[in-house]
Amino acid sequence: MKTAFITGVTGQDGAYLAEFLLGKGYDVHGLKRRASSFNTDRVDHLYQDPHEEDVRFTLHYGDLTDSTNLIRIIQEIQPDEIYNLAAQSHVAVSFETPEYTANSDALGTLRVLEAIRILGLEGKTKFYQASTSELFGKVQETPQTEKTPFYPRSPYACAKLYSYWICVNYREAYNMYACNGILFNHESPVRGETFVTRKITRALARIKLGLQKDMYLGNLSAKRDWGHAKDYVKMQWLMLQQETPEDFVIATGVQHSVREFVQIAAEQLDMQIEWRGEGLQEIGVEKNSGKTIVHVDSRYFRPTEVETLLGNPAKAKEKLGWVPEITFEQLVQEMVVADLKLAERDQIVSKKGYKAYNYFE
Ligand code: NDP
Ligand code: GDR
Repeated sequence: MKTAFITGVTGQDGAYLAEFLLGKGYDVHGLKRRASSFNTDRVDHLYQDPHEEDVRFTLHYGDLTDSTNLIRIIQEIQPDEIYNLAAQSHVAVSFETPEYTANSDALGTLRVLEAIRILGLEGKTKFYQASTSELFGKVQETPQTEKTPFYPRSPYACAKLYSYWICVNYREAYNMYACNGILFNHESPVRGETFVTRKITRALARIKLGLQKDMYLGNLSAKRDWGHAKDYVKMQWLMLQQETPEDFVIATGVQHSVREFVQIAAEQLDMQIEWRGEGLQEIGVEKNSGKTIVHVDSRYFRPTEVETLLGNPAKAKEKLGWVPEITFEQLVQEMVVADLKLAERDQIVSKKGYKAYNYFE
């Protein structure tokens, strides 16, 4: 039985990856941050009481900013594979917290790689780094491949650029099995609520049920290559099963704008959006009701924006036989259906006189 250690196990990808690896018979260990309230929602269905026999899913308290903690956990687990998914992963927030983002997203990666080296595990432990299409930032060519030059456009992307190269450097310097998955945006029903896709599906579901009257978005023209997290974690595992470590672009090769995402998600709820006006004055009007349900708010603009990203996953297809199985339309539908269920729950809760969770950003 193989042992895997996942940093960021409580996040979107961590949860899907943990489930996937448990399904493959792995012993899975995850890093969990101490928080003042429970933060394990996404992995609660995998939780095993530590008093049970044959526990295959174990959580350890820790943080990417704490190297002694990482060294101790990795020494204890002696993992065959480490998936470094932990990060302050919100691009807009990285402009607010650039130093913390660099500490966790750049130095955090170094700390894990150094732990492997200090413990003499270079020959045993394979390392996966969650790299990102944000590295391409102000894009130099379209579509982007493994060879496209980087041009990061945020503190988040700059921190991830360091991690990309330190991963390559440790591979070359110490002969470690270390590789970068350059993943384009991937979403799911458990995507963080403040990323644009989830913000949209959640808001539309609530608007549909009358729990909310409208939503505020930023750059509606931004284009992204959106895939499903479930497809992408499989790829993370595949990358560690090769003879030699290499870096791969993981994308669908299809691009949509934020505006189109709103439109397609709304159609799932039998709503039709008509766009009127331009720039900050642009609004999305729901045709049947005539109500304005989308506004633009400059607070969601970024100081430097990544306008367009489109990946070419040809190398992953050729070398790993990987193709995404879930289409964009299926992804949107799955997210809308899940958020409608949550909105229905909130509706019941508020009808009973209790306050439903109601936080927007
Ligand atoms: P999430 O934001 O959903 O999850 C991030 C995880 O990292 C959470 O478990 C979070 O813990 C944890 N974390 C954050 N800071 C620290 C820290 N200092 N120490 C330990 N743990 C920490 O991200 P995703 O699952 O969407 O993404 C996974 C990784 O892939 C990230 O590195 C992200 O940057 C990268 N990526 C994501 C893409 C996407 O489209 N989803 C595309 C390309 C790359 P907590 O739950 O306590 O907050
Ligand atoms: P991104 O994802 O920045 O690509 O990073 P996000 O969903 O936050 O933004 C995508 C695009 O939508 C525009 N946008 C808005 N974004 C947010 N969050 N909120 C809004 O209201 C809004 N309106 C428009 C953004 O400006 C942007 O252009 C994600 C993260 O998962 C990273 O960790 C990962 O590395 C990249 O994807 C690939």
